[in-house]
Amino acid sequence: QKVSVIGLGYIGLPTAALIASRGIQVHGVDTNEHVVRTVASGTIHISEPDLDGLVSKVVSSGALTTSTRPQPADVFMIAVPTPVNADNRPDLSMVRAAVDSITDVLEPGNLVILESTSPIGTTEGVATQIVERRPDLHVGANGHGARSPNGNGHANGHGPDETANATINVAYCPERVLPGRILTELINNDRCIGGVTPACTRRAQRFYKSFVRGACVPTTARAAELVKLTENAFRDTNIAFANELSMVCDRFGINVWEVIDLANRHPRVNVLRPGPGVGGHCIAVDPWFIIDSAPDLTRLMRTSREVNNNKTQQVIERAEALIEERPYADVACCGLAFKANIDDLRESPAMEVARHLAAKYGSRIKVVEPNLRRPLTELTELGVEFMDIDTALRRCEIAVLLVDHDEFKMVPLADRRHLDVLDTRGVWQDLPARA
Ligand code: SAJ
Repeated sequence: QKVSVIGLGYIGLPTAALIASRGIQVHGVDTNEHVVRTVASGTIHISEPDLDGLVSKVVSSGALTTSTRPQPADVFMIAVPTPVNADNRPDLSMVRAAVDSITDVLEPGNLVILESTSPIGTTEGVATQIVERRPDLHVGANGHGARSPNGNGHANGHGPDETANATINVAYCPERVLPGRILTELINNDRCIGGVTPACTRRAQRFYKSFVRGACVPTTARAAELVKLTENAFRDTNIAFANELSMVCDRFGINVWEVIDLANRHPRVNVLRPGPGVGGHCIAVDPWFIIDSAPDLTRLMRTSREVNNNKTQQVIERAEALIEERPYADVACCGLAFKANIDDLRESPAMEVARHLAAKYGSRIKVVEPNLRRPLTELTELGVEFMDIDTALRRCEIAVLLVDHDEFKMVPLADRRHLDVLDTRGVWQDLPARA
């Protein structure tokens, strides 16, 4: 069989390469010509451990090919971005465009899978969009009253027997991989797979079982969509709790890391870690997909989003207060990435803090980001200097620790005793050792 992956980003490219490495012919499609050319030359445009070697191997063996336009295939996997717009409303335009781009090449018997994080009902919308543009196709019913996307049991009003040879299957299967561990998690994580009909679910389940070692658990498309959103909204809410607690601790001069450490010794308590806010393109975005669908029922999720965003503002204010106290001191901003040990700056609260401090204090700000290959012009234009952690801590009197990179964890107390520190990640706490 031949698989086509639409969208060669953080999820689509590793997925395409992994499937190709299993001896299946894969065609990757991206609207960005630079991405298509980069992958076609056997290299990659994103940073992810072990992905470069895998892509180079499958491209040179001919198992992975790329282009900007879809070609006929047996299975189409859509992995395009689903951002929120300025009003925090889901923007599904890239899913719609991807579906439009494949409808002309779809053939009876094809399986279309949506992997992008999506609001409830999106996959049914994909099925409807396909049959509207291709009235010759209908979406796999199981002949036992399965609902088609238009709700009449058979997408075109035909019975399954008359049109069986024009059937396609449509399903949702969210990705749940953690950046930095994508290839391992793609193989080992359990997957939930929801077709728009049970027949679609079964077909998609068979496909995933061919390359996933984790369990492939069947459900409905709507449930699968909400499962993905639930996972990230759950994490966002739990981080909001930790961030709120950190602000309470600040007010009372109590060490939040010590409080969490002690509270987590309770067998049923597991408080997450406070930070400078929540970044990345998932946790800070996905809760809005639920909130947008049911605004009257989602006060907790909305408040969690607000708490996590306010935390970044609070960090900026605390950093400013520290800097204003010592008008001649230089400031080391440690970390820009949205989380530890990666180079990804998307929606990074650390970046937001650094940007703000750079705009206000210019050349007093020194930035350390060990995972970036070169300094960011956006910050150097404001007078900021990039340097390694040892130099920065030697040259500065103030340190604002924004990311818990391993490089920072290793700095001994002796090298930072002279500093005024704002440690947003609890890395330099030197709490008394407890048995
Ligand atoms: N963070 C905290 N405190 C914590 C944990 C995280 O402040 O205790 C912050 C991080 O610093 C970062 C943000 O939250 O700024 C998100 O980081 P993350 O490691 O929680 O998650 P992501 O965005 O890298 O990946 C998440 C994962 N989802 C869950 O763990 C439920 C991943 O499995 C998903 O596949 C991914 O979102 C996605 O693509 O949706």
